[in-house]
Amino acid sequence: MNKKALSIATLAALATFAGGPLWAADSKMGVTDAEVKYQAGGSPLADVEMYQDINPKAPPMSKAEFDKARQIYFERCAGCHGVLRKGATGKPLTPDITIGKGTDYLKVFIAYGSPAGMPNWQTSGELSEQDVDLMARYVQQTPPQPPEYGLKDMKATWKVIIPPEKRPTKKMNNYNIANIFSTTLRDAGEIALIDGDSKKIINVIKTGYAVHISRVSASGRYLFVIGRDAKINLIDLWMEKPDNVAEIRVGLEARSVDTSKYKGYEDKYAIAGTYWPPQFVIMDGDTLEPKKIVATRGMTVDTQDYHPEPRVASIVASHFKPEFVVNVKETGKTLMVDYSNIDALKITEIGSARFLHDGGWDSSHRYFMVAANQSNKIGVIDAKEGKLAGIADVGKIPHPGRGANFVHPKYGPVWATGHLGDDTIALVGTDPVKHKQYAWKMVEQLKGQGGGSLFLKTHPKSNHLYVDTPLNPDQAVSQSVAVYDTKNLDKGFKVLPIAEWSGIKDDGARRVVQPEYNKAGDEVWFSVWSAKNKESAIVVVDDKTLALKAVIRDPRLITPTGHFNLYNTQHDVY
Ligand code: DHE
Repeated sequence: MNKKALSIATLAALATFAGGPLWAADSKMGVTDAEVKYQAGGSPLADVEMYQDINPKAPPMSKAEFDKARQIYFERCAGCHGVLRKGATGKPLTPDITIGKGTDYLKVFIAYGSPAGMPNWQTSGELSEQDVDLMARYVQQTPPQPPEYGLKDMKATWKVIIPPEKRPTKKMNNYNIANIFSTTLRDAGEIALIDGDSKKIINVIKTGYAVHISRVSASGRYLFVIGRDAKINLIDLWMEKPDNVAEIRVGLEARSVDTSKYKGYEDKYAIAGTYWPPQFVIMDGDTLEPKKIVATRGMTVDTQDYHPEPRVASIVASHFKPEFVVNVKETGKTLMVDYSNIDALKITEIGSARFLHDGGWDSSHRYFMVAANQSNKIGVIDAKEGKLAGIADVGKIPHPGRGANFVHPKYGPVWATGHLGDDTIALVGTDPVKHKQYAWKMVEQLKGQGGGSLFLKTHPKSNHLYVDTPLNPDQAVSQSVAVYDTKNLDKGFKVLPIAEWSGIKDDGARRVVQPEYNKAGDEVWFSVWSAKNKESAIVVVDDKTLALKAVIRDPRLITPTGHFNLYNTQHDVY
């Protein structure tokens, strides 16, 4: 087939071939550009040796070709299509499907992309014609399987740098710990601890690869940080200069970590979920010693088919019971993991919708609101009763981070989410007692600056709601933030030019990401996120006046993305 001669009409015909495009999550939905950009981050599995068998029906490949294609697959494709190519945002690419399509057909899709969201890897210049041919043959091979990772592997990486008995018995520094921020320095594999009062960097601490989130223990003493390579760092905030006291690798790829918060179990356990292998592990809270590993492989919530790689997405600790709330992406199930006896673990499985990703508590901390991003829904988990309280239909590809809670003048308490796939902000009613008719329903849709939103935030002491849009293709939108007055939502939003306020003049992307309040709830921090060879910054806004309050510029602030105020993270204030 002569690819260069392909017309749009031919592509469109191909795109609707045999039951829908190969690359869309669902033929009804498609995938936005923002979503593809977001999901297509590299996986640490690119360098891992994997078991591979020969499929005689697939086109032949040499070992060198296979290894190169595997590398490309894990760097660019696995985020959407899955490690075992069973599909997530992108469609399944298993040989039973791909061999029937054939090499030429596959090459067209990889080269030109599809209107449903598959990037045009060749015409965009990201892959050469030879690489496209390689990938078309690769996806017809049996997917190679990365190794499993059990207790012995975890223990081999586990280091207690300072044992609990050698740690301080009281706070040894003068920092106002509650107002420290832990800032992710994504591409440096580090976090910066920043004093929220003085805005000075306290310490820059080495963590895992492409470090992802920070969480704080129930007492507020320990900080847990997880990298995409599944490395967890435990940082003791009582030390003269807070630093690592223990570390472990709990798998080959991960995103989430949390710690036990129920009365009587404060700081006792930590939990981490992995993307690969699909499992979670419960550890000792002060040493990270791995205690109990549980696989998440199993049946999907809707079609009840077996899924071999259900990744663990968000995890939170319940305030109502000694339970972790573990959200499993591909099966669309939330597991309420009772840690009161980890030798006789009780797990309540609550089905909602696929694919579960991020989420946060409502203002009462009883209901966990979790985004089922490819279903355009928010599942509501009742942590007190251990059941599904409801499912709200929202906009396209909800992405709340932890969401934002405030009292709506008409609908009472609401929780808000922005979206990757459209320009709306959905408000979901969260009061099933005094505002029963609105509970677990989308009661209002605000219009925002545009799609490509990742995080939004408010604070119990503030009347403002900030919504970022870092993945919007329009720079004016990705470099600024929209702010609403929650008492006057009908007035629309103001735009704050955060990237401009940073004072950085170079040509970096300067994406403005993740609003985060200080402890007092009177200022809001934003990352101005550029590539690692460009300058980035943190911009602080006065919440009352919406004026610029401070800019933190420092050569050590390499690719800042998320930042976590320790008090707000410890107490789930958002
Ligand atoms: Fe995240 C939270 C997964 C890309 C910044 N991210 C989460 C959570 C999951 C997740 C499952 C919820 C954790 C929890 O609450 O326990 N993130 C993923 C991905 O799979 C994805 C899409 C692709 C990838 O390659 O990792 C991805 N995430 C990103 C980014 O590109 C971001 C914007 C920048 C970065 O630092 O990597 C990013 N994710 C964040 C942040 C949070 C997060 C800041 C925590 C939000 C919060 O308020 O708690």
